[in-house]
Amino acid sequence: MRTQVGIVGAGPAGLTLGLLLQREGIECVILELRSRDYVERRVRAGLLEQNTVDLLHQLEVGDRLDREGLQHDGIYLRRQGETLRIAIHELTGRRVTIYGQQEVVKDEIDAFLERGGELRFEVSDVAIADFDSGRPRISYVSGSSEEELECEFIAGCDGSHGICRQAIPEGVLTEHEYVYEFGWLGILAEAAPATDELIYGWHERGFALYSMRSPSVSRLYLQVPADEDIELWPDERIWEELQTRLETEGWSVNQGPVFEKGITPMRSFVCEPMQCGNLFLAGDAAHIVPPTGAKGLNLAVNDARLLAAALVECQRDGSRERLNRYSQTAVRRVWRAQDFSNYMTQLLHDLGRGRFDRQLQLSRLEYLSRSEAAATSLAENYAGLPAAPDF
Ligand code: FAS
Ligand code: PHB
Repeated sequence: MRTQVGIVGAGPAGLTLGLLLQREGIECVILELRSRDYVERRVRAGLLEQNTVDLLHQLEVGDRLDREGLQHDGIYLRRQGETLRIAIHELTGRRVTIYGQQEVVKDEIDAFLERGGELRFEVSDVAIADFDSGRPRISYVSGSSEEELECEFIAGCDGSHGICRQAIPEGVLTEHEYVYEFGWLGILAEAAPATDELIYGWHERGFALYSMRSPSVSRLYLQVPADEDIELWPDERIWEELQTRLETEGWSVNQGPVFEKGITPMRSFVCEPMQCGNLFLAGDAAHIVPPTGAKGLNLAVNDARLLAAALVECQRDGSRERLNRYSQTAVRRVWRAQDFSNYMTQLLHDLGRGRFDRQLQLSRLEYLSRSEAAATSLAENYAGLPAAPDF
């Protein structure tokens, strides 16, 4: 089988790229390891930047997002019983939207298939070859038959454990990594959120985050040691710890049945360049950010936007100029997100560095409460700097 662009992975990066190429009449095929049901149920990110919402509207996949997404104009930072609001919309004119990643994936899969897109689920033994020559190929097994997809370009959108980045020859990539000594224990609960906007909590005992998915579903997180055993965290203990870390006078966390529980490790990773010959990496295949800045999903979508524009230019006027610059363009926002995610993580978590460090964090939070310039800097990074052809 032949196509112009072979896309490995049907997560936000692969699906957004597929929809963008489809809109421009560029043939593509998406190959996905898992079942449709699995990818549409996988609980991950929950917060969309303004750029991501705008792009989903441009792709005409934003109707349900408009109906069910929760638009937020700010976030709260809480410490020692005091709550500071970062007025994101007032300070930047931009806002964020709460809408589960699995909902974005559902909407994008529906649209891609309805518009005639080729998306193969439950493929296996995916391998890529000759991407640094004239005939890139993707081999895979679908059902019981061995298939080969010849393409002009391959998009590696297969996440942090995928095969595409691994296929790049030794010596080509420079990898940057920073591993935190803690992770996040996350729960989803049938409980109306006890807040109208997200609360990021600094506490002596560690970080906590009060997020949500809908007016009746709360999404909450606790900082825990990186190798924590989740069996040590029965629901009662989780609720008690959340109440302690997010405490403020006259307020309490709304409890309810927990229906999802898991621990996510915290690390930062970037590989450069995000391309090799006619293989282009997008999303978690190329970079990982700690979730404190809510950037992972949004970076994946931004990579797809930039890669699609470069592929369209190449298709339209045969120029590889943008394609050759894809990595150096995409990585600008990757590092901006890495820096902001690291800033938010260092600001709010117990880094195990003692009292002096904790005092510095409290001073930064105090500064944010007194300086519009400091609050605006946090706000514009959180909402996402405006999309541009080179950023
Ligand atoms: P994805 O991992 O979403 O998608 C890659 C796809 O490729 C998957 O469907 C996978 O099945 C498929 N695949 C893998 N190998 C393949 C192969 N060999 N062949 C074919 N297909 C293959 N981000 C936030 O902003 N906020 C959060 O709170 C947050 N929480 C997270 C929690 C967890 C447990 C994880 C793992 C990530 C979290 N993230 C969060 C980050 C997450 O949202 C990612 O940034 C986002 O999924 C990136 O999208 P993709 O790059 O498309 O990768
Ligand atoms: C979420 O709702 O899952 C979420 C929100 C903000 C973050 C991380 C996760 O920074």
